Amino acid sequence: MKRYSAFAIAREAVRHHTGWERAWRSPKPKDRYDVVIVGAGGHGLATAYYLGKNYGITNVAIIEKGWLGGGNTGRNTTIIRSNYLQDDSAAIYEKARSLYEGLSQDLNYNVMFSPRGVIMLAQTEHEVRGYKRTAHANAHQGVTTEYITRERVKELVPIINIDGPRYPVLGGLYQARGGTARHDAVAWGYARACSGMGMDIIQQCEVTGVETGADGNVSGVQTTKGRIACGKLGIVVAGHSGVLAEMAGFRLPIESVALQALVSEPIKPCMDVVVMANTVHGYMSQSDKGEMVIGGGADGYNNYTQRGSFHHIEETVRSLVETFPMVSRLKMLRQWGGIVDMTGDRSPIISRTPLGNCFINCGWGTGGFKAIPGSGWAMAEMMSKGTPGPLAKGFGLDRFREGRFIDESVAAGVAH
Ligand code: FAD
Ligand code: PYC
Repeated sequence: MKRYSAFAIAREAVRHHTGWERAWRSPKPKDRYDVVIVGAGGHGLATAYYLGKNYGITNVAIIEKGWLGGGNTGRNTTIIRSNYLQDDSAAIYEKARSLYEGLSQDLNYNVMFSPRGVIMLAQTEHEVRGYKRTAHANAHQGVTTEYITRERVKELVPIINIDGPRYPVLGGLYQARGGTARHDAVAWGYARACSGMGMDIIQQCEVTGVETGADGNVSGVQTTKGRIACGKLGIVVAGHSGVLAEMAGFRLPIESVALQALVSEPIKPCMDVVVMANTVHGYMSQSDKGEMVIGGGADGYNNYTQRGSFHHIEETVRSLVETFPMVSRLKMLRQWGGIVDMTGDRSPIISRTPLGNCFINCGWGTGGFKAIPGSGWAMAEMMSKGTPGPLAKGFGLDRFREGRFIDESVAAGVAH
């Protein structure tokens, strides 16, 4: 990857920025790759990156029907935390969070990781018990979280009203090294690094069919840019996982639902922590530009609409205003939606499939941005070795047959 001197930066300033190298190439697809990844969201790109970095596999294509990062990766509200209850989850989310700590240096690309702290408010006795339990579990798992009092919540978030009549704040689960990162930059950083290793990112190219050979293994994919043969296939398409699985001839225990978010006009800095109010289905953080980034629950019905709707603004703002009275005076700037892929136990699927050389990564639901580096790491290990490693092992499709669920409904809380 090219590095630029101070002289080059000055030169580009006078020649109107016409000489910069593209961050990633836009190649024509080759006839065959060792590995094809479907989906250039964060998880697909991170999978490709760690295939190259950790296992030296670089004859890889990442195929994207739109533009890279244009799915949920570029639509999410960027909360990063690893305060999950079960051991399998704590391990993969903490791996991801710790990779985020050094990701800008690793990719040589500023992903603007901001470990500003995340608080999940306890607003019912049930949540108090739940979060105390999570803090104890996290201590055993090597994840640093703490249960804090309502007074400490108020100290950390002065704009909060802890004495609401319906849902007073009783305390909170605090992860001081949780936070946010710039979502586009995560996709762009991984994409640039993949392209730099010689991988092909093929955008505006939809996978329309999955071909299997006489041995039952995948032999290639049909796309809107022609047939592409592959040695191994990775399906990493979030809300469209069911569609791809159907093309490949197997079924998934996944439901696709729209999840919406909104941002306000930029205002002066007023909150330097991420706050999630899971009982009322609302959460808020302040972006570096000053916008209040706000979200709530997923749509109450399955759908494939990538858009916002008025009822969501109304419901989310109504639920937040008791705890954050300042919300009533904010002007909203824009809203949007993404299609998330929900499993019944609110845990992801990182798994082999009924086809020998076909692997799937999905089911991150409303919470997969935080997992991108760890998920890519684990998926790359499974694809290179053909079998899941320690991080992915618990998340196989077999758990749905065996009834071995990884219940994360509390940790996934706010948007589910
Ligand atoms: P995507 O980024 O959706 O990538 C999948 C890609 O596959 C897409 O680009 C799509 O175009 C492509 N694709 C689909 N079908 C095909 C095909 N046939 N051929 C080729 N390409 C195809 N998570 C958090 O951790 N913290 C948050 O604060 C958070 N907030 C969220 C807020 C909202 C509003 C939404 C919608 C999600 C939020 N999430 C959050 C969840 C998070 O965004 C997702 O879990 C994560 O981005 C999933 O990444 P991905 O790479 O699997 O999927
Ligand atoms: O997973 O932390 C999360 C989250 C918050 C909002 C949507 N997802």
